[in-house]
Amino acid sequence: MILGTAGHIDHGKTTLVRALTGVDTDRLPEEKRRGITIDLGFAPLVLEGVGQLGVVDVPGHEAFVRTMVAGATGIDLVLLVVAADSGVMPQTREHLAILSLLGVRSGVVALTKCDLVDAEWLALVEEDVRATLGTSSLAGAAIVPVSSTTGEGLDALRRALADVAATIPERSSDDIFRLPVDRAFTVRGTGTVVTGTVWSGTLARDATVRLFPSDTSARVRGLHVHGHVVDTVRAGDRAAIALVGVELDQVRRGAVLVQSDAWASTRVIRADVSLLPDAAVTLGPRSRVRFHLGTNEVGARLVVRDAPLEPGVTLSARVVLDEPIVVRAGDRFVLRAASPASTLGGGIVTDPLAPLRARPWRLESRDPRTTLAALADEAGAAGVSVRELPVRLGIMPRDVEPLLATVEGWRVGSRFLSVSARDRLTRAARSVLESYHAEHPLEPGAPLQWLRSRLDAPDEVATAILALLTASGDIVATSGVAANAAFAPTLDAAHSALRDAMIAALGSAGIEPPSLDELAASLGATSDGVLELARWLAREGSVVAVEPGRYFARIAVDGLHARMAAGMADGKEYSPGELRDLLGLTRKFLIPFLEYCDREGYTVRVELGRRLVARPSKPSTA
Ligand SMILES: Nc1nc2c(ncn2[C@@H]2O[C@H](COP(=O)(O)OP(=O)(O)OP(=O)(O)O)[C@@H](O)[C@H]2O)c(=O)[nH]1
Ligand SMILES: [Mg+2]
Repeated sequence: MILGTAGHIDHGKTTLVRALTGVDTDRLPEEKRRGITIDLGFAPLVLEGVGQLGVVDVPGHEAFVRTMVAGATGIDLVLLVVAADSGVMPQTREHLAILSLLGVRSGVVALTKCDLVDAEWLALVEEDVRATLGTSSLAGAAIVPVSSTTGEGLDALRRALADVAATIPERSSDDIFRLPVDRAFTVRGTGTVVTGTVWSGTLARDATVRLFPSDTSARVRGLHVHGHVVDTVRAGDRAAIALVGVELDQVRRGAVLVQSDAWASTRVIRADVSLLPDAAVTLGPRSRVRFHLGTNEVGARLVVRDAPLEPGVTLSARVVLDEPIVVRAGDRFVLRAASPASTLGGGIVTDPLAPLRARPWRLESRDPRTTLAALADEAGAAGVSVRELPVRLGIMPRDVEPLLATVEGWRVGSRFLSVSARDRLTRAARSVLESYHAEHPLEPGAPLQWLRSRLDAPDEVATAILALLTASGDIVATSGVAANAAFAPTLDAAHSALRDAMIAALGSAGIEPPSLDELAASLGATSDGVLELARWLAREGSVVAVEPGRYFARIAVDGLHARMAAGMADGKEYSPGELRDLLGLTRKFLIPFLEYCDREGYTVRVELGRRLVARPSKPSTA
C-alpha cells in the first residue's frame, strides 16, 4: 500500500514523514541548502495492525507541481498536510484538486505545527480545512492536529492512518504487470536500477520486461522492496528493480515497465475530460495542454467534440499526444497549462489505442461490453486485437474470454470482428467470385490466393471468410480454386465451335503443334479466348500443356511417351541428340518436351542429358 503526502510548501510534510518513519526523505544537497523538497522522497512506514506502507513525499513548491503529480499517481491514500499557523494555501487547493482528478478518495489531514498556535486559532483553521475539503474526494476525512516538533498528536495520526488503510481493498496481483518509473540510477556492480510503485500485477526475478517508450526488452536481475531483497514484487509495492540490458537514458522518470504483450504504446487516445470548476480558462476545440499520466508528462492536443470545454464541465475528447506513451483504459490523468503553469483539469482514459482520426465517443455510461462492440464496429475487417483487450478495455486478463462470450461478434484467431464486418466480407467474397465467373465462364473458379487478396482484410480473416463460405456450402473450393456453389463452367455455341477447331488443328499438328498465339491467329480468335479453351481442354484431358503457351493433343503426347517407354533403357543416360532421334522432335520442341517429362517425373536431368526414372504408362484414357 502506498501513502502519498500533499500540501503547500513549507507546511511540514517532510518533517512529518521523518517524525513518523525516522527517514529524512530530503536527500539532495540542493534540498538541504534551500530547505525545501524538490524531488520525490521515499520511506517505509509501519502502522500497527496494517503492516508496512510505502510513503512518497512530494514537494509543495508551485514550480514542482508536475513532480507532485508524478508522486501522487498510484497512491492508495494521502496524508494532506496543512500548517496550523498559515491554514489553507494555493497548493493545498491545487494538490487537493489533483488528488480528486486522480481518484484518490482515502486519506487523513494533518494540521501540522500546532505547537505554534493556540486552541482557538486551531479550531478556526480546522473549520476552514473542513470547508475546503467540501466536495473534494477527501470530504469527510479525519483532521488530526499534530506537531512534529513536540510529537503531539503523532499517535493519533498513526491511528487515523491505520483506520483508513484498513478500509482500502488490496490491489489485485492477478493482473498484467505495470510499473511507472519514478527514479532511475546506476549502481556500481549492479547496473541500471529503476524504482516505482507497482500499479498492477506481479513481477518475479529473472523475468523479461518491456520498457516503454523505447519498447526495449530487459531482464530483471534483482528486486528490492524498501531495501530488502525479494523474489517477487506485487501491486502496491514500492519496488526497486535492477535491470540487465538497459541504458540509464532509456529509463528516466516517465518510462513504464510492463510485462504482458497486451501493452502497446499509443499516440491517440479517447478520454472523458473535465475542467476544474475554478479553472481560469475555457478550452477551444483543439487546445494545447500538458498531459500527465503516471510518472509521465507529454505535450498533447485536446480535440473536443462539442467545443468549447468550460470550467466544471466534462466532455468526451480525443487526445493526440506529442510522444507515444503507455496507458490503459480507466487510467486517470491530469491536464495542466504550460504557461502560466496551472492545473486545468483531468480525466479518464476510455480508449487507450484509438485510431488516428478517432471521433470522440459520446459521453455515456460505458461498460466493457458496449465498448468492445463499438471498437469492433470501428475496426471493421481488421477486427480488434484480443491480446490487447486487458489494456484496451481495462479489464483483468481472466475476464477477457467470458466477455467475448457475451458480445455478439466473430472470433478469428487473435482478432474479434463485428458480425456486420463478417457479413460484409462474405458478401464481398461472393460478389468478387460472381464477377470472376462472369469474366471467365470457362474457368472452374478463381484462384483462392487471388480471391483472398481481393477481400481487403488481413490474410487470417480472408482465409476464415472463405472457410465459412465453404463450410456453409456457398462456395466450393478444390485444388486451390474457389467457385460459387451454383456455378458450373459452360460452353456456349461460339466456344464449342472454337473448341472443335482447336482440337482439329492440334490433332493434325501432331508432335510439333502451334503455340496458342499462332493458333489464335490462324483461327481468328483472341489469345485469351484460346487460352481459356486450351485450359478447359486440358482439364478434360484431350490436350496437354507441355509449355505454358503450347498445348499438345493428348494423343501426340501419348505417342511420344510410348516411344520413350520402348526406346529408353533403365538407368542409362541419353544425350539430347539420342533423344531427338528417338522421339523425332526438332530441338525447338525437344527441350520443352523433356522439361515437361522432368516435371511429370518420367525423366531426370543428368550431366549428359536425361535418364528415365519412371516408365510412362500406357496411354491414359482420361
Ligand atoms: N514548529 C514547528 N515547525 C515545523 C513543524 N513541522 C515542520 N516545521 C518546520 O517547517 C519548515 C518546513 O518543513 P518541511 O517539512 O520542510 O516542509 P515541507 O512541507 O516538506 O516543504 P516542501 O517539501 O518544500 O513543500 C521546517 O523549518 C520545519 O522545521 C512543526 O510541527 N512545528
Ligand atoms: Mg518537503
